[in-house]
Amino acid sequence: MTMDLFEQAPPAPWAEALCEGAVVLRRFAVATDAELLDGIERVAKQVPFRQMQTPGGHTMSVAMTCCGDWGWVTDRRGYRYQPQDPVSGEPWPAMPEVFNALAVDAAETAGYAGFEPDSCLINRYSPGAKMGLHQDKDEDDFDQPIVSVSLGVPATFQFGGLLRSERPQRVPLAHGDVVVWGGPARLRYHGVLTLKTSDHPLTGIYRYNLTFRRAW
Ligand code: MD6
Ligand code: FE
Repeated sequence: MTMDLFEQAPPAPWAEALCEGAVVLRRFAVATDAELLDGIERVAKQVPFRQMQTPGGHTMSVAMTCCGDWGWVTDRRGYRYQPQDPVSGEPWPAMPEVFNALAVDAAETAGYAGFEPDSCLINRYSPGAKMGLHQDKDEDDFDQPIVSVSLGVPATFQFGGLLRSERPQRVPLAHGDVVVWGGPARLRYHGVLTLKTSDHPLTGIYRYNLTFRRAW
């Protein structure tokens, strides 16, 4: 890497354990942030971000698109993974190689060697958007972890227990932070608090989140 005089080197990533099975790899994705954002743009050109309907008939505040073999969708019929975009009927865009490489590298760093993601859900939060407490349980195999990448505007992640009633911890997530989540933590409740209005040099008003999973 070459750097201009006085330019800051990106910080070396560091790890913070959340609980057994879950860790935040701080700034892990900063080194590839421009390539990741370029990948998001290319995916969204094929399948634009959209606010889907929950099974209960509410419109989600977070806008989503997907890439890889399986996309996560929700509508009045429920939550599920499907191999085609329900709007176009076409297969989802291929997962950019920079996405796959980052996810595999992060999983291995967190102690989950051999992660083979076949799905990447891309979430876009604008100011006021949030995600309520939920479990990720639409996947076939809970032995594989989830790798979750935050880009752009910072957010507060809620990290709860295996029961909804357990009061969640609040975990600040900054640009480039990667949460890896598996083993005994795989089914913990989690969510994202309402995004505050802010501005990031690479993403403007938005926060993007990539979540990689093995859906099948
Ligand atoms: C988000 N993330 O950070 C939403 N799920 O925007 C998730 O729902 C999530 O970050 C499972 C594991 C890690 C996550
Ligand atoms: Fe989730």
